[in-house]
Amino acid sequence: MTLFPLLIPILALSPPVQEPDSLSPGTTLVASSETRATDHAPIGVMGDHTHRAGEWMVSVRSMCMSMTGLRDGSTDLTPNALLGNPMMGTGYLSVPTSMTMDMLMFGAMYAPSDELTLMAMVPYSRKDMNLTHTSGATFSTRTEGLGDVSLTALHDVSEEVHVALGLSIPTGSTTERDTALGMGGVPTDVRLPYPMQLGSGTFDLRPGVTWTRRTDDWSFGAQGTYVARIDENEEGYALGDEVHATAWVARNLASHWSVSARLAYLDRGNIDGTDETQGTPGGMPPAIALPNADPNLQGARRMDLFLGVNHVTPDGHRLALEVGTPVMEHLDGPQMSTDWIATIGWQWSF
Ligand SMILES: [Cu+2]
Repeated sequence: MTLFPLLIPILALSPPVQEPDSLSPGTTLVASSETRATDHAPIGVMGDHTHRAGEWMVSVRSMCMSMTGLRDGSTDLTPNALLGNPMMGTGYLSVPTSMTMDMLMFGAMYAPSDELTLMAMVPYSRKDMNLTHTSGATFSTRTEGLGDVSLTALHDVSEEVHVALGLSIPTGSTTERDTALGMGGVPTDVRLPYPMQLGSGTFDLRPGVTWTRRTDDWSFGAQGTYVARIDENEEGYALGDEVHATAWVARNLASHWSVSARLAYLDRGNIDGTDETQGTPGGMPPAIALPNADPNLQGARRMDLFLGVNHVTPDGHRLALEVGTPVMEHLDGPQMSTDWIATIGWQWSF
């Protein structure tokens, strides 16, 4: 569906494949004189490659996302236009004004055979949200902890294509709490709204397909991934399914440096169901009080443009940075609007 507009220009522009020489299925990323920075996708892409039998890879990524202001559809809104008295139906009790999400992602890959690569990812997140209360007071909430661990199997189907099947395990909390300003501005300990929780609470299936092509100086790639929520969580809801589609191009600068450009598309659905504590004392605030506590104000379509740089060393280390910003953002809002996203990472193959 939405994948094709991204894939077509890249497929049409990509040059013919060069002599296969050393670049066989599961092109090795372990130390060799052939190591090129363009052998890696931009650092924001997960599971872009497979490994040869017996190879290991460990990685750490630091990912930051900054959001400011509110948007409905493609229109920016001011907090004052949204605040009021929810009991009178004149607006929200509080609205978010900015949010940052910082995630440390620890990864490991191992290939038991040339055809099969296994990957595990362990995220640790911190989320900070600043809000404005209808009284004019401001406050902030924070969560920090383990996110959802994922296990993925990657299988080469041809020299340029591999498929993946991931399972996300609900190790991240969906019951995080903090102090918010309630009715009359009274500080109240509440369950935080959906975007502040650390996990989905559900087992999720993540099927995906990745295409890559390498030449001496260039590399190209595209990846599509679907996130399917299985059943609903113990709190009584399931986050919306997600479609991720991305395509990139990278160019070698010198033997161990490359630069990349990437487009990434996200289509995220609304939440099915409702947190069962919503509207109860000490529970998640009701949707009429806080827009990001509304299960029907979570959907998003966004296209981000990223620029990145990769550096590889002859002994199998890679350092990379990628920074992006939305070029299109359509939200089922009012919802927080994304400013920028950055990923810095280190990988080591052995
Ligand atoms: Cu790897």
